[in-house]
Amino acid sequence: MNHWDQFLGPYKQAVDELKIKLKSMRAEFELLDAHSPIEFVTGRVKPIASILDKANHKNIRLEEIETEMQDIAGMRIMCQFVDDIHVVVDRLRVRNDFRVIEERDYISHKKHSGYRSYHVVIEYPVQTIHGEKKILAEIQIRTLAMNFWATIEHSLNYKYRGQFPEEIRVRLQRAAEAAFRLDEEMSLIREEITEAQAFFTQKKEKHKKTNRK
Ligand code: 0O2
Ligand code: 0O2
Repeated sequence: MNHWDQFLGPYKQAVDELKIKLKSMRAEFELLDAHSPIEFVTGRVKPIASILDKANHKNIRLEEIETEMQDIAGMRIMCQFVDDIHVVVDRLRVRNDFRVIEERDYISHKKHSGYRSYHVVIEYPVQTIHGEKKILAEIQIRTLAMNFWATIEHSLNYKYRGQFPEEIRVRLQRAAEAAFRLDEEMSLIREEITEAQAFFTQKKEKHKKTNRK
């Protein structure tokens, strides 16, 4: 087994376990109420090439990546509304299966690029055949609008390696403002949306029950 497989093993396990745990949170919310603050969850282990690139870019020595690179295991929780993000973060803070060690609020303080998201860094204990190994993982919590913008900007960033032509830079700024306004507008009609969704869910449940008879 090569060194990278060995090193990344616990991160892969953490992502798999966290996916189950965070998706279960969603299922629990759905049982409680028609509106779940969690829309969907994704997770990934950072590819080796990206780990090396980031280490190089941020001057992190390979011996230090375990402590200095917090997003080798990365989770994303997508929400419909900005207020849902705070509900999710509150739930993460009180869990006993990991410890929140840092929070970065890029919603109240958006990044210069226009990026908005709430980042929570956790210390997660992985059980291995050699005993417990604590690893760091980053959970990004964002709305669907924030995710749309970040996904597009990320791919453009990849293409231009951060050096955007002026026109694209301005358009991305405008798109970030539009995503912000979209979140605001959706929050203002939140009651209407959640009522409609509750109605739709009830109707679906009734339909399922009738079909089971
Ligand atoms: P469901 O029931 O479809 O929600 P794996 O392939 O095993 O590593 P996973 O979870 O399948 O793991 O893949 P990943 O890439 O971590 O997460 C993708 C999940 O996010 C999938 O859900 C997608 O359906 C969901 N997803 C992606 N984009 C959207 C979106 O725009 N809206 C919604 N609602 N969901 C999205 P699952 O896990 O297949 O389960
Ligand atoms: P990936 O896997 O390609 O997404 P730094 O990397 O220096 O910006 P740091 O201290 O590692 O910052 O942590 P930070 O800023 O809390 O989180 C970095 C991650 O947040 C990035 O991971 C992105 O996923 C996301 N992010 C931060 N700023 C931006 C931005 O301006 N645009 C987009 N699209 N995403 C951003 P990576 O390393 O890019 O990895």
